[in-house]
Amino acid sequence: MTKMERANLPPAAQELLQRFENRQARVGILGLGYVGLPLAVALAKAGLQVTGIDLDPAKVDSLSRGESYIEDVPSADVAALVRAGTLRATTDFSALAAMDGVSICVPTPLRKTGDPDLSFILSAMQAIKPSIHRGLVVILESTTYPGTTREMLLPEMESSGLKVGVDVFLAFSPERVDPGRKDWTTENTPKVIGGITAACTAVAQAMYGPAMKAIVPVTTAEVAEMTKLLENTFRAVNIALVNEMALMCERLDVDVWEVIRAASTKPFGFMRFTPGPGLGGHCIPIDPLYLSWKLKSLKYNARMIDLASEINTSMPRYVVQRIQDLLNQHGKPLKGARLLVLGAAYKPDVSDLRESPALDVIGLLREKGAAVEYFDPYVASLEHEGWELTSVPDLLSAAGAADCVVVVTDHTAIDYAAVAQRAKLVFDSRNALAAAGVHDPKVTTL
Ligand code: SAJ
Repeated sequence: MTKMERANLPPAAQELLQRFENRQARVGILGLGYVGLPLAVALAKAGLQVTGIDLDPAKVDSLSRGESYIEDVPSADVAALVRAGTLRATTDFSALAAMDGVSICVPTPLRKTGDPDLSFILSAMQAIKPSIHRGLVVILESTTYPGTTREMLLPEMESSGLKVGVDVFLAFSPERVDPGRKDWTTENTPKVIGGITAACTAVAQAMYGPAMKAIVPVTTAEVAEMTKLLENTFRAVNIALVNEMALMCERLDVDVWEVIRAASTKPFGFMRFTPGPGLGGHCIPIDPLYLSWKLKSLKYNARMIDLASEINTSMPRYVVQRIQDLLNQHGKPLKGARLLVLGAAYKPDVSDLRESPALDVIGLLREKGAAVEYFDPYVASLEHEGWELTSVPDLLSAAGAADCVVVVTDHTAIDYAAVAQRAKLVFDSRNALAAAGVHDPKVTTL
């Protein structure tokens, strides 16, 4: 920012820039989950006075003891920052009154109806409202549809009589946290920031600047909101494409995995995705539906998003059909068959079950009368739609006892060779065995 640009900023903005640059600023992080806690630690490490605020006393107590509950955040980091006094945690929302900046890092799930659930964002905003004062910047991190920041938060910020962009500042900055990832972290992943006004962008940039390696300022909050949705809709649509390729290859009697392997040799203009039993996680299946919901309110039908969702959500049933066909080829009805599902988490090497296709695959197999067990080293037990299971203690003996082993999630810490050796049949929806160098005629892939 040039001196002239800075001089043209409203006085409240200039004062905030000063406070962030001098590390005098106090920052509140609302919501201490997989986004909020890494962000709080990153800002505290950069020398800002950070107060983490969460409804959950267990989280607050854990942090106050210097203990982290997020895999990506070492307890040693938390303990050092708490000892240094640059990080503290509380359930007391009145702490917000002393803040210069507040980041909102709360969930944005879907309701049962499939509509966006903004209740967490609105509750957070209601908690901030009594503390809104001249010289406060609020940054929304939660993934949401374009327009949320301007339509839902701006009026609340201005209800105090203060003017956004002059007295107070408001921006959107999409979280890009990928839990469990080591190479890209909160600090080194480029951070997109879009303000309601240019002054809002400048102030939000000053707040995150000390902690982030690269800031990507954009002209409006809507651009920032839409950026995140493009990122994750891109994934959902491409995963749906490769899932449909799998369906087409099966009808063509062509090995889709070999096709993908060969296409991946193209050094430009192609990006590898792999088919599977469906789309899990709390980002990719959900974020695009925030966008299609918003567009429907504008009388536009986001056909690619809807079609991708239709294909991805049909994959569990397709996998079950393939298992039924495989058993049938061996004279075994699905009804009464003993099946072992291998891997329940929504993606490899995590314990997260949210939206996991394994839950749908197991549910459908049970509906068809199969006797289903599962093994997942990261998931000790699961329950879904009224049934519950615990992970079998001994993978190999369970694999040997099953009529068919079904690979749903390809955790890396599995001895697939030993599984193949003990299994009668394997339906491998992730091509995990081939990827582990196991080639066995008893294995059928998606
Ligand atoms: N999946 C496939 N085929 C693929 C890739 C994924 O079937 O080729 C499935 C996975 O098994 C999983 C679901 O899709 O069930 C989502 O997988 P994901 O790799 O997209 O992982 P997520 O849900 O953890 O997505 C997060 C996102 N991060 C953020 O939103 C900040 C996403 O933008 C990242 O690109 C992704 O992590 C990542 O790359 O790991």
